[in-house]
Amino acid sequence: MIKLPEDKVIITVAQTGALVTKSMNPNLPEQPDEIAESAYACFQEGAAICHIHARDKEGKTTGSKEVFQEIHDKIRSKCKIIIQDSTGGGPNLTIEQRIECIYAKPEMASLNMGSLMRVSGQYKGIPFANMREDIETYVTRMRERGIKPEMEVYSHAMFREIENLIQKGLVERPYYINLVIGMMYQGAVEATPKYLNSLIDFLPEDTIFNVTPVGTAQLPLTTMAMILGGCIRVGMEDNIYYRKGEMVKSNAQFVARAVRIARELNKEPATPDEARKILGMKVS
Ligand code: KMH
Ligand code: ZN
Repeated sequence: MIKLPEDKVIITVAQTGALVTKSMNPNLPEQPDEIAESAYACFQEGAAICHIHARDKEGKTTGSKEVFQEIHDKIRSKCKIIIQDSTGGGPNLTIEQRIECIYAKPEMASLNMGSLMRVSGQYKGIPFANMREDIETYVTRMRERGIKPEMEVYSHAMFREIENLIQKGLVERPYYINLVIGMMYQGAVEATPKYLNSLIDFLPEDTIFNVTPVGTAQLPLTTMAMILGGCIRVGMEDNIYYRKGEMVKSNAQFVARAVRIARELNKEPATPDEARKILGMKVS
């Protein structure tokens, strides 16, 4: 049984996402320089992993390998934070465009474990499609390049897809599973303690789990996740408010608060190298 050491927490920061815009929160890092500066500030506060979405010059989500490469190079010139690229991309990208980022050689990449439906806003009716064959193609390409998959689960039904990858030997232990709760998509579960507990019940053996609560649940349910022995993700991809009525000033502000809470719970944030060891990744 592989477990997160009791006195550690791995903090991921999801700084940009695909759907948030500067008009919603002007502090959103969008361009490579902004993303790299923000990643460095988050690393200094205690983040071990940064989850990356790229934008084009107009601020629109892009899968461009070149833009991801520029972001990686800029981050790597500043610090050794683990780079986790998003293969979820955004609603404007095809399946092929979403996986392009891995050719820019991140150490880790997200792998979404099933399909959901967007049911509101501009992208209403556009599915977030992740069919089994696409999941298998994505994970195979990641394996060929030594990229650790971060398996994102939004509902209990998605554990069937995780079991499929385990059965086929397409993922290595320890499995790294991110429980994303509270997405406003059809097919996703609410961010409540009851749902979080019940998702944890379905985790396979030898799993390190992470919790990504969306919206106002970010603070209470990341705290709960730490108490339950999980890792956490914070950041503007999932929440743009620091507290009710107050926009967050930076992603680092979220990381700093998470670290303060972790310390109250007698946990230290894992450094990137400690996180690499815990997750069975190469330490450079
Ligand atoms: N923003 C959510 C859809 C991904 O980038 O692969 C969760 C997510 C997906 O992080
Ligand atoms: Zn994402």
